[in-house]
Amino acid sequence: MQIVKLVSRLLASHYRDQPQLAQSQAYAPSNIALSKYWGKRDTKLNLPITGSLSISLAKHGTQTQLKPIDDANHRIYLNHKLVEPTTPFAHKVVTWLKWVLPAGLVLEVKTYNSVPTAAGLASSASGFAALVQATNRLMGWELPDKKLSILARLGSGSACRSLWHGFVEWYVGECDDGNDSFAEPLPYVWSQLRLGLLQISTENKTVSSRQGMLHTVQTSTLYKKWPDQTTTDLRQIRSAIVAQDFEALGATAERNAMTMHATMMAAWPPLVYWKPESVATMHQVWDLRRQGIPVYLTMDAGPNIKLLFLKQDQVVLQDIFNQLQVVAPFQP
Ligand code: 2P0
Repeated sequence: MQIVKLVSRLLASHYRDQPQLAQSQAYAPSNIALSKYWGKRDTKLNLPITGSLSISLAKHGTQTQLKPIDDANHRIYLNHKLVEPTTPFAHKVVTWLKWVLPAGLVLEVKTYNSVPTAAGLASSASGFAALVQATNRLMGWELPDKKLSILARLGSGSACRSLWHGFVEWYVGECDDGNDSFAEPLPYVWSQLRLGLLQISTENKTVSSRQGMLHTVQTSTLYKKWPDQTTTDLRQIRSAIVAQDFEALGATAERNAMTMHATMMAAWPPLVYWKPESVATMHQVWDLRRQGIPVYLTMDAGPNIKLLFLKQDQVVLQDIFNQLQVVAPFQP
């Protein structure tokens, strides 16, 4: 009910009872948080306990096409395959569409991911961000970015950060209705910054981020330390971006990710997304730092590792990690 009210307030004078186009499409990049979102103060509205700050993954993301169809149910395709309506993925998409579309409007949703789904590379973020923008175009809403970000947040929290390229900050907000919890791009370009994706596993995870963060908030004694720590980290990361201080950025982002995982390990039963290969890779990264190569790591709710480094070290790191997928976040 709360969501229906919020959505009708967001759409208000933008609401249209018919699509304004025959079809629409949109692209949104995936994003990796440098200071993480882990824990909600409202699970229905996806309101976070803290703010977070991310970097978008340029060409790694989701392309979504929408077309009204004459059918009883929405039809959803993921990477050319029809998705069973009973899957959690279809359920999340259909639920969101029901909140925002006029009754009776049924869509074909074709979505293509260039990131592995559910392998900790945040495909739900780019997925909902692309869906929100494609819907905005199809319906001719012409919503301002803040409202689009809130609509994306209702689908998946981290999606509110995926509407832009580059650095993006999601403000925690204070209001119970969630109207002040949205993301905005930060006006800083860091052309030498690189991300490296190391895919440790593509298996579907058994505990979703949504379940994992709820479980951590409810059962982990270490979680009490998290809000203050990550709020300090976010501030330091923002300052490191402004000063282009790579060591400060890398060190703070790595510590933030490790602290988030420590809160999960202290949950009961413990929640450990890491695989043995994840830990082996961490040691490799720490050895490289001891050898003088400035490379840092971050991890999300999965076993995969993302490296942070500068362009000058790209060749040597590609030599060491031959599966490394390099992302230049500020190159078109
Ligand atoms: C982040 N993650 O900041 C953190 C770090 C995973 C670890 O945002 O329940 O899929 O849909 O709001 O957005 C993943 O959580 O969760 C996430 P919901 P979401 O990127």
